[in-house]
Formats: sequence, structure tokens, C-alpha cells
Amino acid sequence: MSEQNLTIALSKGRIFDETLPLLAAAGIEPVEDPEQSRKLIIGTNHADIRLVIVRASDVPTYVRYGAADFGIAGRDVLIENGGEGLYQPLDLQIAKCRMMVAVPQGFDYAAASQPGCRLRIATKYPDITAEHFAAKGVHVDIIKLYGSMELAPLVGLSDAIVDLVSTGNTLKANGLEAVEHVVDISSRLVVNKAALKTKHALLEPIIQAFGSAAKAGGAFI
Ligand code: PRT
Ligand code: MG
Repeated sequence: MSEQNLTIALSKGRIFDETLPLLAAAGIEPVEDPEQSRKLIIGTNHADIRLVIVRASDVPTYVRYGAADFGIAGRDVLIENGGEGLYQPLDLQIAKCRMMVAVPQGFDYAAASQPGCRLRIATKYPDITAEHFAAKGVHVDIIKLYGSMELAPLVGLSDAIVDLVSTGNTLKANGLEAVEHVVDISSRLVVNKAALKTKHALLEPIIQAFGSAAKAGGAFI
């Protein structure tokens, strides 16, 4: 009998929802729904496995420091805020979307993004944005925002935004259009490196179950 416990860091919303079938495949069922309960620590049908509910961008931090043994984080978060020090064995192919450049409909992006041009971009992802435009030879003034990026070009804060797009409905509702692809995004399993060794017997079957359940293209990486 093992006396070890496992703590899993997840964010509410789309990642939690899309992780439920993966947890089920590993025989893990949360006893409460974080959308209904205000609790941040949620038990499961296993006395030794619990979930902690954190902001999406905080998942890597909890796992890196070992406050959670593993978690699930978007590739956007891992690229921008750093996935260093984390073992990333699986692309789960959940919470998929695309990071795109978007502008007000009718804005001549082709002309405005010639090499040597200067653009003002609002985004939650300054590092990814800087790298994208540096590769194109376009100068950018980056304005860091924490949400509602779609508003920025509508009120003259920026020429364009770099944001995540899934259905495209949010852009459309705000008179914006996607004009350039930056990177494809999906969510990954991130595992604390020490836990991988010390809790290997507990973790390995879960990682395997997630890998098989993420059949829609889930890939060991
Ligand atoms: O919301 P909060 O500020 O707490 O944090 P968060 O936005 O980082 O978390 P959350 O739960 O909203 O997203 C978690 C992860 O889901 C992200 O890190 C992405 O990897 C992934 N994901 C997948 C998305 C989307 N699709 C997505 N569409 N994250 C955000 N969006 C937003 C987008 O920013 C835009 O505002 O949804 C809007 C666009 O959606 P459509 O369908 O209208 O195109
Ligand atoms: Mg959000």
C-alpha cells in the first residue's frame, strides 16, 4: 500500500471540461464540479488523489514548485510564461485553437505589415508576438493586456491584436478579422520532474491512460 498522494492542477472552464473524459479513462472522478462549488481543492473518488483549481496561467507554477504533481496547460501559457523545468510528455489535443493576428475589418494589413513598417499590437502574449514580428522584419510596439484584447483596436489603443481564436465568433462580434496565423495551440500534460521519479508508480498508469484516451491525435512528445 502506497501512502503517497497525488495533486492535479487544472483550470476551470474549457480545460476542466475537456480533461474530465481523460480523468475518467484513468478511473478518476471529481466529487464536485468547480463551476458549482467555490472550493479550490476538489476531492476525487480516490482518497489519495485531489484536484486544485487555479488560473490557467498559474498551472505551470504550481507544478514547477511541486505544489501539484501534474497539471494541464495550454501551449500558449507554456510558450509565453515558460514550460522550463517541467516534463511535458503528452500533447492532449484538447482546448485547441489558433493564435492569430487580427485587425478591424477593412484594415489593409498586407500594406501595414511590410518589412520596415511599424505596428501597434495589443496582446496577452508579448514574447510570442515579438518573436513573430521580428521574423517578418516588422517593427512592433507591444501593449500588454490581460484580457478583452478585441477592444483595443476599436478604441484606438492598437492597430491589431494577437489573440487566441477558436470559432471566430468573438472577432466577428467586434468587427475584427483574423489576418495571419501565429501558432496552433492545444493543451499539454505537464509533470513535476521530481514527482515523476518519486511517484512514478502512481503517475505512470495515469499518463498512459491519458495518452490512450487522447485518441483524437493525442501524441507522446
Ligand atoms: O480566463 P482567464 O483569464 O482566467 O484565463 P485564460 O483565458 O488563460 O483561461 P481559459 O480557461 O479561458 O483558457 C485556458 C486555455 O484554453 C488557454 O490557455 C488556451 O490554451 C485554451 N483555449 C482554447 C482558449 C481558447 N480556445 C479561446 N478561444 N483560450 C481562450 N480563448 C478565448 C480567446 O482569447 C478569445 O477571447 O476565447 C475567445 C475567442 O473564442 P472564439 O470561439 O469566439 O473564437
Ligand atoms: Mg479566458
